[in-house]
Amino acid sequence: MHNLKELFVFITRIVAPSVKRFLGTGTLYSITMKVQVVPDEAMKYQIIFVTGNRHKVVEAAAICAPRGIAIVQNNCGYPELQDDDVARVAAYGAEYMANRLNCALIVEDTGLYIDVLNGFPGPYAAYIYDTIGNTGILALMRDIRGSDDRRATFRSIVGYCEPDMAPITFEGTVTGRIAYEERGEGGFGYDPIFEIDGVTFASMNDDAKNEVSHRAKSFEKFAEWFLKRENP
Ligand code: ITT
Repeated sequence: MHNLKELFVFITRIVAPSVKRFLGTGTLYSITMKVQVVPDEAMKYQIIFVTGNRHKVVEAAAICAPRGIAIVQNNCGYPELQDDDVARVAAYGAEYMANRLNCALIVEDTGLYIDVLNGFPGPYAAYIYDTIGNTGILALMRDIRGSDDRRATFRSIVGYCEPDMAPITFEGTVTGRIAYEERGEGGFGYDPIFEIDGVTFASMNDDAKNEVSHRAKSFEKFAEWFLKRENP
């Protein structure tokens, strides 16, 4: 292994799933990993990010680490409220997990809202991705005759909470278009079909996506608030 990024990928792809299999489904397991973007000495703070999605952790770390905040992933999972507002989903998840793990932490929930589909899949983006995927979304849009409206918005909400406090949320959005076909090898989820100025997120490198993305904006707001609170 040549660098820490490869080590991280090795842990998340090989070690973590094996530990999960060993513990069995239904067990609350907790694996923590730190994404090393800048050296430890430069990190003044750290925050636990409860998510099973390593791509989110890498993107969040690229925003937070240069501000001195290390992101530590905990992929123990959390109950996702069935609600049509991703802000309520993130707030509920953060509050539930802060009280369950008895520490300050964040979660992040993302929705994808496609105009011509009246905001579908919205907060159900994860379920729809897992069931019909990008090809299913493209097929749905092909079936809407007479419309070349491809506008879509990603909405990212970071939920922060501490035990016995009300959760706080930070929002980031980006509006782009749904491409006519999947393009690009990078990214994850809907990245191959979400484009800005003709370039899909999956065709951008991590830095380019972080220049414009919904997640970069929500994490920038979170980091700004967090640092102000630590340094009043
Ligand atoms: P956690 O809930 O464990 O954080 P998740 O992947 O389930 O991870 P979400 O529920 O927030 O995260 O994501 C909803 C769906 O949207 C899911 O299928 C993701 O792959 C997808 N998604 C989230 N952020 C995305 C992004 O930046 N680009 C493309 N797809 C994204």
